[in-house]
Amino acid sequence: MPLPKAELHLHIEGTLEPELAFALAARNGVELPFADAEALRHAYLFKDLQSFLDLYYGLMAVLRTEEDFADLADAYLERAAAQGVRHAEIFFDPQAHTARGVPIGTVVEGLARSLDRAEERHGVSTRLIMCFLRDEPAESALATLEAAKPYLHRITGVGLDSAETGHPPSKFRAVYEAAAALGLRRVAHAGEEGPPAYIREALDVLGVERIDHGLRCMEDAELVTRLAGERIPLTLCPLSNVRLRAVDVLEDHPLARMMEAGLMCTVNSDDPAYFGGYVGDTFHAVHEALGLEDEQLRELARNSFLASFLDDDEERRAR
Ligand code: ES4
Ligand code: ZN
Repeated sequence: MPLPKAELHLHIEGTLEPELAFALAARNGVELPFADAEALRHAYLFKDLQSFLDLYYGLMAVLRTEEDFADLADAYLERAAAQGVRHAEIFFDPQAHTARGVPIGTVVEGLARSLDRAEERHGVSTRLIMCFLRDEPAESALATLEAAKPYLHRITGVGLDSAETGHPPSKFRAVYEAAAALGLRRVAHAGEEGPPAYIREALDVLGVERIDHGLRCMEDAELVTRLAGERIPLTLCPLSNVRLRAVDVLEDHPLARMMEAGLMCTVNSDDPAYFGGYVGDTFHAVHEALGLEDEQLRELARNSFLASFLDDDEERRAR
């Protein structure tokens, strides 16, 4: 039995496996610039975050209908459940779809079709978190929040993702204020490639409850003391950090040091179809590469429920 856990940092578009991408391409009459799934998988050699994002957004061309989004989420939930995931807080990027002419309603209704059946089918509870693309203008994020208004009963919170460098959290102050006023929970990617100052801004300007990644806090001892003292959860993604070259090899990943520093760490898969593993694979990999003890793995699993947006009763039932 795999350790029961929650997954808090997972981009649903990043669960698009090459085989499903080709199946959806055929169904929708979309031409992909790769011969087959094998050739596509061979293209998954990234030099940084941007080189990954270029391929990632390109492949989304195959996602067009509600059924596509439902099939995508079904495939993820089945794999996640098999690896012990009992609760998943799932990111999606509306702007990556609306920019291609796919309405936000198609995305949300399609995902909801799958998520509505996830408890009964897979024993997984779910939440949706809508992310804004930080390399797009703040006005576009505000327009996205406006377009999401008919669907807010399905959306738990907002996040911030895509290319970090040069796009500080403060750029999105207004949209996060508006989201908070609508009762939405707030998270943001920070300190993945960006500096520790972006982590501070996400907390102080955007009012986030969790930091997605937060890896680079380790360059700033005062920030580490604050994050540990305030028990701010960090949703770390060690396999992502290796594939996007934030760390050279998994053995160099600071996860163990971060836990020893008293940080509230969780371990997540980010974009598992691209980075070589789902969250159970990630637990296994950090166990092997970093020599984490069983008790430390249990701490990571416990943290994942504590840091989730489940209320206390739901949380007890999930773990
Ligand atoms: C992402 Cl690894 C990562 N970082 C930032 N934005 C993203 N969107 C999907 N994966
Ligand atoms: Zn991410």
